[in-house]
Amino acid sequence: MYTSTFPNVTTDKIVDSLHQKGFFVFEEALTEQYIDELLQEINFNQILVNANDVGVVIAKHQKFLTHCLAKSKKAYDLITSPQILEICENYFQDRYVLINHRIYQTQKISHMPWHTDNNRQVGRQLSSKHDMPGLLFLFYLSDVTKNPFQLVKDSHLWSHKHNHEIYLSDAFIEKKYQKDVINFTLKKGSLILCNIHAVHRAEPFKDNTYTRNTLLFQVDQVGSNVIGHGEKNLVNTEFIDNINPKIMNYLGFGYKTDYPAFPNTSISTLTLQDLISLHRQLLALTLKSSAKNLALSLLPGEIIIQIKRILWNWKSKQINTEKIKDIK
Ligand SMILES: O=C(O)CCC(=O)C(=O)O
Repeated sequence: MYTSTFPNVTTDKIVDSLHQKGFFVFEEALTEQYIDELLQEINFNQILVNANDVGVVIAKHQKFLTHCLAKSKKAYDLITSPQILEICENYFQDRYVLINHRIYQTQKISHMPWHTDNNRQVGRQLSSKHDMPGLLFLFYLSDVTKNPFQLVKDSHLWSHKHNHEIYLSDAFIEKKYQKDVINFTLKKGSLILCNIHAVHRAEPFKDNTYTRNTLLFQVDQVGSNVIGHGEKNLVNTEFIDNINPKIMNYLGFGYKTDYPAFPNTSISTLTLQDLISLHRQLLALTLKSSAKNLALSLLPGEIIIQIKRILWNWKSKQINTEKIKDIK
C-alpha cells in the first residue's frame, strides 16, 4: 500500500507540520500498483442506473464513488490503515470520527470555489461553520498536472472571520492572498493533509483530455456531545478484518449521522453526452424488452415454464463443463 519511503516520515513530524503550517504533504506515499488495483475495484466506467448496489454516480463532469468503504477493500484498508489512525490519534485530543469520504474522477472542466470544510449542515444545506478541529486527507490517484489542490497559507488562522460566508470569491483571494496560494501539483500516490479550517479548492481548469482521480476523506473531532455531524459510513462487513475499539469509534459505530451522501445526484446531474449515451442504451433495452413482453403475452404459461427449464438445464451443463475444464 504505502511506498518504502513513506515510513521514513514519523507521525510526530506529520502532526508538527499540521500544527505549525496547517498542512502536510508527502509525494508518492502510495504505490502505483495499489492505486491501479484500487481503481479497478471501483470501475469508473460502470455507472449506477437502477442498480441494487453501491457504485459510481455522475455529477456533471465528475464521477463519484461515495460509499468506498462498502465497495473497495483497498479503499477500506487505506482509510482504516494504522498510519492514518496514528495521525488522528496524535492530532486529536478527543473523540474523532470519519465524517465523509469519497473517490472522485474530475474530467474536462471544473471551477471549485475557495472554501473551508468546517461545515455543519441541515439536510444538504450548509447551516453554519463549526470550530471543531478536523483533518482533510487527499490522496492523488493519478498524476496531478492540472486542477491541483490549492491552499491559502496560514488561512486556518484567519478563516473564522468569514464564518458567515459559504465561499470566498476568487477576486477576494486574488486581491488579498495571491502570494500565499500554495499549489499542490504532485505525482500519483501523493498525500496531502490539511486543517479543515484552511481555505482551499481545486484550481479551476478546462481541458477535454485531462482526468484527475482522487481519494478524499475528512475526520473531525466530534467529542462526546456533538451528534448528527457527518455522512453515514456504509461498510462491507467482509472487509473488516482489523476491528478494534479505536477503528469502531473512528468509523462511527453507534454514532448518529444526519447528512445525506455527497454529492446529490440524479438523472438530471448527467451531462448531455451521458444522457445521449444512456438514451442509446435505453432504446436498445426498450426494443429487447418489448419483444420479450410480446412473446411472453402470446405464449401459454406452461410453455414459458418449459422454456425456463430447458434454458436452466442448458446453462447448468455449460457451468459444469467449465468446472471440469478448470479441474483438468
Ligand atoms: O479535489 C480537491 O483538490 C479539493 C477538494 C475539496 O476541497 C472538497 O471536495 O471539499
